[in-house]
Amino acid sequence: MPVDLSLYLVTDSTPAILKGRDLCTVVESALQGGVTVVQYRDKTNDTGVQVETARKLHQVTKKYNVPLLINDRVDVALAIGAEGVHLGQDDMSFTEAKKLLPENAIIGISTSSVEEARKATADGADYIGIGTMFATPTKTNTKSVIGTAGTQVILDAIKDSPIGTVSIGGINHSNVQRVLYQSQSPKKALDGVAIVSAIVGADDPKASAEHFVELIRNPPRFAQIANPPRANEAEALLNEVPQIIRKMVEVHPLVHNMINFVVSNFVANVALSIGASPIMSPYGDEATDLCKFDGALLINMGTLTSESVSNYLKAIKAYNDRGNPVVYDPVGAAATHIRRNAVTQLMAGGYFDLIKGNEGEIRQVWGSSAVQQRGVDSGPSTLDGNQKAMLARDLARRERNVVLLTGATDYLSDGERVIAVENGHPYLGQVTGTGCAIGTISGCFLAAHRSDRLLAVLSGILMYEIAAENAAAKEYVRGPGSFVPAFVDELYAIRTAAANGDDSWFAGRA
Ligand code: 3NM
Ligand code: MG
Repeated sequence: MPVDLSLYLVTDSTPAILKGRDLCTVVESALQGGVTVVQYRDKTNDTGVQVETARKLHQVTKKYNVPLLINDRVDVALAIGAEGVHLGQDDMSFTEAKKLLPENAIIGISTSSVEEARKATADGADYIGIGTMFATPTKTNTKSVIGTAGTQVILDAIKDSPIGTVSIGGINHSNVQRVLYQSQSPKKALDGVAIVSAIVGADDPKASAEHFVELIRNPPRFAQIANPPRANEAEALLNEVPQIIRKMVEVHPLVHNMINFVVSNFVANVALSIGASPIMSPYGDEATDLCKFDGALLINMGTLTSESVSNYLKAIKAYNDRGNPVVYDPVGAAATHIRRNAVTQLMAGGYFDLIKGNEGEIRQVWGSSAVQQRGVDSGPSTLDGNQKAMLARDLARRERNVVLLTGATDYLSDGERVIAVENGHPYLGQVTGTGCAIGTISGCFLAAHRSDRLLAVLSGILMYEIAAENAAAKEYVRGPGSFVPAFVDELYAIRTAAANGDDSWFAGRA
C-alpha cells in the first residue's frame, strides 16, 4: 500500500525549534493530531544517540501505524528496522541504499529540479520531496527557492508517473492551502506537505497537526467558486456584459486601494463614478476590518516604500483568508531590483485573483520563479499579439487565476479562454492614472461577480474603454485635459444607464 504523504512530519532536534521538550513527546502529540508519516532528521547528534532516539520514536510511530523514515542515515534505519529512509542529493545514492535496505523499504529523495525529479522517478523512488517551496530559517543551505510555479513545472515533468510527491520549506497554516492549490499541474498534484517548525516548534503540536489536516482537506476560500465558468464563446460572454455591469452597480462594492499617491485621487473618482465605494488605505493592519465588507483589494506598487511589502502581505492575507478578491498591479515590476524583489515576495506571499500589467510587467511576474520556464523569459524584446495572448494564458494557467495584459489591445485570460479587447482611445495613454484605474475597476467587478472572474474583468474593461471612446468623441474635448472630466462623466452616464436597465450604450460597441 502506498504511503499516505498528506501530512508529513520532519523532526528537528535543534533547541530553537524543540525548545527543551522531549522529541518523542512532541512527535506523539503530532501523531495524535493526524500526522501521516514521520521522518527523523537529526543533523547534530552522534550516531549512538541517533540510534537510541530513532528506536524510541519507532515505538511511538508503530502505535499509530505510521511509517518512520530516517533522514540520510541508512545505517540507523537498518539498526532499528525503520520503514525506510529519506535521501538528499548529497546523501547515499538511491541504488546503493536500495541494495542495503530490505525489499519493501520506503525510499524518498529530495529534489529541486526537473532533472533530479526525473532521475528519482526513473530510479524507482517511492516519493520525492520537492523544495524549497519558500525560504525558511529551519534550513538555510537549501539549493533554490522554487515556489509554487517551480513546483508545478516539476510535477508536470513527472505527470505520467505514479510516484508520490510532497512539498517542503516554509509551509505553515496560512499558506498550505495555496501551496496545494497553486502547485497543481493539470495532470499531477502534490500528495502532501512536509512540515518542520510549524508542527515541531508549535506550542501545541497536536492542535497544529489537527489544523493542518483540516486545511489540507479543503480548497482555499478563494478557490471555492459556486458555479464554475463554462467555456463560453466570446459572443455569449459579450451578451452577459450589460447585466454584469448592472449587478456591479447594484452591489455597490467596496474597493480597498493600496495604490500609489500619484493617481490616488483620480482612481477614487473613477471608482465613485462607476458606482463603487473606494477606500484608499496603505495601512496593512486595517485590512482585517476592511475585508469584512466583502469588497476587493487592489495592490498597486507604483510608489513602493520600505514598508509597502509587509503592509501588502498583511492585507493580502486578510482578503485571501476570507476568499475575497485581490488584484495585483505590479507597476514598474522590472524597473529596479527593489521592485523585482517585491514581485518575488508578493507572488510567494499570497494569492491574486487577477494580475494586471503591461507587457514588461507581466513578463517580470512570469520570470520571477526560479525554475526555468518555457516561454518568453528568453524571448524577443517585444511580443506580437499572439505571443502576448499566450503569455497571459500561460501565466493565468500557472497561477490558477486571471491575467490582463494591457496595451493598445488588451489580452485577458483565465488560463483556458483568451480574449483580445480592442476598445479604448489614445487619450487614455496621455493621462496618468488611467491604467491604474483598470486595476481598481477590475476589483469592483470581481467583488460583484464571483462565479466567472474572466467575465467580471471583461465587463469592467469594456465599461471603461467604451466610456473613454464616448468621452473622446465629445465636441468639447480637445486633448487629454478636457478628456478627463468628460471621461468621468461618461463612466457615470454608463453607470446610470445600466442602473436603469438601458443597454443601448453597449450595442455593437465591443
Ligand atoms: N528540507 P520548515 S527545507 C528539511 O528544501 C528541509 O529540501 C528542505 O522546515 C528542502 O517546515 C527544510 O520549518 C526545512 O520551513 C523545512
Ligand atoms: Mg540530507
